[in-house]
Amino acid sequence: MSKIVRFGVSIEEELLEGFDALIEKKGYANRSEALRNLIRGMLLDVEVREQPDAEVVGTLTMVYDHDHGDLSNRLVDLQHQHHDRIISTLHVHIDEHSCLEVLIVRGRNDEVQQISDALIGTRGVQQGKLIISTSESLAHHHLDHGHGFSHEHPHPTRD
Ligand code: NI
Repeated sequence: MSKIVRFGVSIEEELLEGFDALIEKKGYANRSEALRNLIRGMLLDVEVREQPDAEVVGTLTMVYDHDHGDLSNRLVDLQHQHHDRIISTLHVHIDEHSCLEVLIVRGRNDEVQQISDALIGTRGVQQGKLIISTSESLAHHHLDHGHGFSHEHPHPTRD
């Protein structure tokens, strides 16, 4: 366990109120716990981005209008081109026009990012976001902390 250091933070009152409200909503024990989690997430984010050859796993979430030209076909074609990186898909018909799609992606960091950029950048895709994580062993190896970045909640326990 590394040494714990205390430090002071100057912050606008309103910003802190917003933070406290968020912490309560998310169920953090205190500000320190929430701040540690935020910092770990930011460090991992940068670390993952800086390693193009890292093995990553993630989700790509997209919202699009399937009536938009041949968008549905183009997205399916793109996904089939990368069938070895897209390991699962979930499609939800939000309403008569809109579709929500969640893809589980796995592979080299740079390849996953490229596939994600291509899909999100396809004309007609309204929203898209990629969230990636490395395996816990890699995260633990590079940064000394007690809990995996990929888990923002306690591990479920089996009785
Ligand atoms: Ni649909």
